[in-house]
Amino acid sequence: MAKLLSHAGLLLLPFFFLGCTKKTIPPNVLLIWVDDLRPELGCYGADHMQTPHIDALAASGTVFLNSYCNIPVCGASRASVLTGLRPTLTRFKRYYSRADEDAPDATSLPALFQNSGYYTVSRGKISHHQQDNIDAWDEISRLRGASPRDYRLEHNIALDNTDDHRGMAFEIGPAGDTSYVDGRTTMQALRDLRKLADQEQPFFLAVGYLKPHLPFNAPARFWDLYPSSSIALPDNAEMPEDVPSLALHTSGELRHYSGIPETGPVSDSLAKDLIRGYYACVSYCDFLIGKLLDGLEDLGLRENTVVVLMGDHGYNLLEHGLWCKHSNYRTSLQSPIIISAPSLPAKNRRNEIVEFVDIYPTLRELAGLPDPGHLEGLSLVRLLSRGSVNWKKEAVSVWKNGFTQTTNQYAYTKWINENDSIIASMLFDHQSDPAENANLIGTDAGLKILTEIHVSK
Ligand SMILES: [Ca+2]
Repeated sequence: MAKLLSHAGLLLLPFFFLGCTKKTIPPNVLLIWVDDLRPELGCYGADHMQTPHIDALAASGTVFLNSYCNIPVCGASRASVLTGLRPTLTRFKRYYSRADEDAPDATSLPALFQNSGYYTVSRGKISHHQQDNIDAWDEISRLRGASPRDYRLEHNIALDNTDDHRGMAFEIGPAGDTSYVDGRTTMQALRDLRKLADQEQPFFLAVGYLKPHLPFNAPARFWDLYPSSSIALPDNAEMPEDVPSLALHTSGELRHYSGIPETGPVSDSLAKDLIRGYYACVSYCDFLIGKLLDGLEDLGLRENTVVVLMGDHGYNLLEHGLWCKHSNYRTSLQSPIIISAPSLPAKNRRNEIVEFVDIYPTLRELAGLPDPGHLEGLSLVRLLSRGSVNWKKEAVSVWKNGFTQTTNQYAYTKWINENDSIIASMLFDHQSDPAENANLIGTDAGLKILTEIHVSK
């Protein structure tokens, strides 16, 4: 029936995106959520990356070139997106944050769709905890790997027993595109689509990819896309000396893995292997996402489905001497948002500052669902078409006690104590310093900028 609805919906496309709810066909939603994805993709201008399927999705819709997470850690970021509420000093703080514990009264995004007659399905990693708001999903599952971190090679499986004894930080895996969990999740989602195409209800299908989260495990053919000789370390691989110590960390997440030194920098050779592994995992995900989107197309569902692809936060690949996330640097905060819907313009690229908290109100509006009344973001629908839009001026992200305002030119972070007093800060001019290498706090230029962006000093 959903397939029939999609054909009928063609006649109604100009209307249902305007929020009409009566006598219109609600669009399906496919949310593709990629763990630890930074905007190093072909469609974001990274020509060295091989991401043809994500690039094709981007070309069919809108790419948000300046999209920022509201907190750079998995569980908290996902809880924020799924409730439409911002993280604070007391809510959505850590990787294990749960929406149903931190914001029990908020109608979650899948709950809104479910309450509105949608069939909701969660596959792979969506909420950090599978039990989080579990009743909002008509179906939910998360496949497991051969070991907790989904290794395929025997020596890694043997090494990877507990959180204290993990396998290597990367794996050049055996052939077989579906041997890793993400491959099997894709096959499950394709089975879901075939079933959903025949159901009466519109659907909200969320598919969460584990990669490119550590460990960087992918079949060898995706590693082959990035020869070792092509991998370069970032220009700013040294820890900076002009920022507060609060801006930096010891890359603790990486150090859990076998083969990583307990302290100090990794060797250049190992750093290149890690970067190569991250790229391989991005291309592996891209390949699987291509399979998923092909399935959507083949089933005739593409014409009536809103597709959203996003990360959950950014990632450091040795920029500022950091690995992984957990910082207020742009590298940890910036993460892709791509939205494609057949009734909306293709090849649309927006430079406005947008935030992950904007996703919930966007999908609510695209589906014409009622406003649950608690949403703190702004619907992106006006940006899904071309033309000038009067838009908000900043994204606000938080990590621990550090708050970052990102405008279309500047990024200002202040760290506060329990009395709400500023104890440290950093400021970057993205126009002259997009890589955030020169902290302007304490300079005349910095003072002028702080006045300009109306922040307390
Ligand atoms: Ca993550």
